[in-house]
Amino acid sequence: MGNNKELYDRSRTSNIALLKWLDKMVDMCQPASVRWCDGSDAEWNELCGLMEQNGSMIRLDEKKRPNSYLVRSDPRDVARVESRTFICSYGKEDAGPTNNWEEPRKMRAKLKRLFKGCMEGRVMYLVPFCMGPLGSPISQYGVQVTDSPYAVLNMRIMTRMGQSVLDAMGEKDFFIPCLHSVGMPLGEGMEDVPWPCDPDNTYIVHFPEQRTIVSYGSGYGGNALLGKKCLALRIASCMARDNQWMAEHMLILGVESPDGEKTYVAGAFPSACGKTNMAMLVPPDSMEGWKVTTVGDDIAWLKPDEEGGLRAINPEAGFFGVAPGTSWETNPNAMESMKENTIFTNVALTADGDVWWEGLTKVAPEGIIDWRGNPWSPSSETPAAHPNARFTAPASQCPTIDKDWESPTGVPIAAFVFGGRRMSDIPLVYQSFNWNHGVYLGATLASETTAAAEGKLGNLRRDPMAMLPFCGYNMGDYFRHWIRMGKKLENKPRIFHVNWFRKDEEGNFLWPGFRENMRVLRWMVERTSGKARAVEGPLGWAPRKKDLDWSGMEFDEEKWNELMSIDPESLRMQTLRHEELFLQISEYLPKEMLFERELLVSRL
Ligand code: TSX
Ligand code: MN
Repeated sequence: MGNNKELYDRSRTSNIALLKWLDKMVDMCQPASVRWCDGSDAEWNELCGLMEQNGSMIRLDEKKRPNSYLVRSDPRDVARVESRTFICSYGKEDAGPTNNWEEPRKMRAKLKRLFKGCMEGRVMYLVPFCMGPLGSPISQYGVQVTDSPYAVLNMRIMTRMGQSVLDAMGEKDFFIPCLHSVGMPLGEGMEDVPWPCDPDNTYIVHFPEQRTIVSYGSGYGGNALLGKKCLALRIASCMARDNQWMAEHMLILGVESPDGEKTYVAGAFPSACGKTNMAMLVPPDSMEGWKVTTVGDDIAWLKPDEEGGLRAINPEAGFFGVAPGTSWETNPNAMESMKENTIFTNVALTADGDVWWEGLTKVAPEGIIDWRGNPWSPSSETPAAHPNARFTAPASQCPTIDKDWESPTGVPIAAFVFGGRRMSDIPLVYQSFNWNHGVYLGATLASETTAAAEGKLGNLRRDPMAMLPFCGYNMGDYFRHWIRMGKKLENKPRIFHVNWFRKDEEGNFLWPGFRENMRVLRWMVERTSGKARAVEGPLGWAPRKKDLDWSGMEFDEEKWNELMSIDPESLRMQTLRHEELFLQISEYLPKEMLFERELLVSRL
């Protein structure tokens, strides 16, 4: 104590609040050393070298996968932990019934005990970062303090990170303090492990009023890369509510028509709906002249503009995508994005120093080492890659990256798309009658669970706007905020619901999905400009078969009718049965949502 100020260079920033906070963090965590991260190539090389040396990272074959690495996490630290994620607002009501809550003072005391001396024997990295393009009025600064070099390297891909951020950040600029530790101090003579963590004491904590984040015990994904889910969604959603903008769990894509007209769409999909695939959609060859560009695959920050419309930025600079299921068939643009400069986590290693995962190729190559580091063959009982294995790749490497993806003013959003995995009852696509009805579609968004861990297969899980685990405040107030934004906007995005996953009686998918989704996307885009036709139904406006572009594709009229069919009786029962989620938050639900439900029931 007292000499902490000599542990790091205080001349790197003129931001007094930052220096004051850093002094406190150094004092509390007691690291062996402190290191500013500048975001340079030299720093990347040095940290990768260090991690390689202590067995935390494997360098992949330089020819097959240049400047890329494989990391294997502790098997107990493989995903976000919602049960240990807390919103510590002053009032429990402000967090709402769908978030874990603890009294801020109690939580602070708990965290103080955990963080006291937690970086003993380790390096404390100081990571200045910016969510959104540097210099954009929509962007936000953060500074992450962490003892995980893995987090540093991932933050370098996922955010704008380093000295350039400190330089842009001025004396008094606001930033979000993000404290992170893997929770494994190295006492005298203690040996390190390849993936330090403390799974029994993991906490991911948000203080929405203070706009601060504290994460302990996990080095994985959203638990450790604090700019992503913690800042860009949970904290940002609170900032957005307070300042009348929107922080949404949405992809952003651009659609270019043959005559060069550009339309941007933002889409919310619960997990396992192929959101990254949609963000990087490749139109069918037969739809000549139609192009899709990618702005982002996960998060959108949207602000009202002068013309009463919404403009969106992608606050991230990279993709942190699920690897299993990603292939040259399902998503060639993701495959191109991860050709080099990529970190792979919990995928399998091939004999020739490359990566593999389930779904990458039909036949697995021989001599695979699985994500736990053990020899693996197709006859093995466990998967080669962990189902939540990830790639971290720079967005700039995506062939379809939009020319304006880093525009400081963002891109104008013409449509919101909500999509769920629904095997029965819900048609391929329909459009809401109006804004509030669209908010109802988002609020009742649901998806069938795929993984056994998520509960019984085929169970419907409600995930309003795909924000249930990511909204930093009361979900009822979040719906209210959506309704309020609609009143504020003169030029509102149109709202759609899609379902790529409807099945027939034999259990076959009715819709081929993937590239063919472009036909649905074209219809939605042309609805926003009044070019496409639709008919009114109980769920909303829907296309007839002749309203879609079928160039180069055969599709039975009969199959189309089945794909778009509605069984009013069955849907009415489902709606009346009153969704569990709506019950859970019923006391906070805006009256508009109840109106919409009544209207729907009466239409059915
Ligand atoms: O990502 C998907 N999309 C969106 C693509 C832009 N997936 C994969 C989801 C798992 C994460 C899909 N799966 C899609 C889809 O549109 N549709 C389906 C279902 C499906 C799977 C296989 C076939 C068809 C549909 N195969 C054949 O028709 C041969
Ligand atoms: Mn996501």
